[in-house]
Amino acid sequence: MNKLFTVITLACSLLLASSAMAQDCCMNVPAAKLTKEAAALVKNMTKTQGKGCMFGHHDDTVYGIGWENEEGRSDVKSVCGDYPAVISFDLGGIEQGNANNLDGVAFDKIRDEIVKQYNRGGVVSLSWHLRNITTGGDAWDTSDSTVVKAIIPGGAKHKLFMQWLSRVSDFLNSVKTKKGVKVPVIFRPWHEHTGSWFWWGQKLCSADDYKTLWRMTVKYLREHGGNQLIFAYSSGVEPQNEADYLERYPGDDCVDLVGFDAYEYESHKDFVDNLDRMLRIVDGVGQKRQKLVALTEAGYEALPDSLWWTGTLLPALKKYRLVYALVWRNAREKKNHYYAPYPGQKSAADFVTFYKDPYTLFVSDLKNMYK
Ligand code: BMA
Repeated sequence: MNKLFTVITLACSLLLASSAMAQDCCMNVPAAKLTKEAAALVKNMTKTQGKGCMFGHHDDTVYGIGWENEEGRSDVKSVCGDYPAVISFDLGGIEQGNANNLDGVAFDKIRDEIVKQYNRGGVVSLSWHLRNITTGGDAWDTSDSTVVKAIIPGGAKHKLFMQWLSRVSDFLNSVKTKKGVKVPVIFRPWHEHTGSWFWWGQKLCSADDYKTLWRMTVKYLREHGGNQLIFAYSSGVEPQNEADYLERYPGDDCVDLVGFDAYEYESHKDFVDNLDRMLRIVDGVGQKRQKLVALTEAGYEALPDSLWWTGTLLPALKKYRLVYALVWRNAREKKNHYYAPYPGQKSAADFVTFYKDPYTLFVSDLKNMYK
């Protein structure tokens, strides 16, 4: 009896030790088996984090203020002479097989630009403002609160949704270099879910259904060759503490990077407070769970504060360990909807100071992120 007890105790402690080990050996490595290039990217971003922060800009090379589709052009480069270290694009519309995304950028163009950013040694992130499968509306159509329920397993639209997802998968797998290397991307689905302006938002689905949606997405993409994908979980600024932030977290096995989106509106104080609280939260979560941390979307529309870059953004970034901070797009079709400076813009000089600060990283600062 005693002997049996000892054997059982021994077996149990071995089991416990091995699961602790399994956890330990997952530290600082991605949640799943990645391609050589994607694994190198995660490793190198982990090394960079805390030493410098990569600057990012959405749709940087496809259009800007007063231009569109001009080879090699970028408002950021026109101001400081260098491309952003991170460029993001949006896949909204790919689910329906459209040729252009929701902002009128051709997916063929996006594919080319992702490869170009990879070839210049930079990093790419993708968001997905997909349409509402039950109402036929857009991502902001919150008139129906049963959409998430309808697309997860068991739901009436599940089968159709998996077809939508297969188009995302096909596109991601089609982004390859001339040598056939699948370009690693930071994929950031189901973002800003702590707010309720997208049909997958806080008040539009239960926490369990949201997690199921995430896990289903990751599983499908991984099972269909998506091992070049680094998954980013990013909230809005609603969370007040780590528990709020993690309420809908789908699990360490399907998230590689934790982040949030934050914008400055009328109140400077609110923005700074949100930034500070959220950075503290995600930095804490990132350290505990050994995940990369980023400010996945940020900005101050039309940049009315000429010293925003070094007066507001930079001090916040320097206080925490962030791998990147990305500002939103410079729309060519909407007046005053821009978040990066262009030549002559009021914050352009300050942006150059921000660029020159050794802490901010642009594409020419990156060395071998994929090796
Ligand atoms: C929003 C705005 C919209 C755009 C959407 C998706 O923040 O920029 O004009 O359609 O992002 O890119």
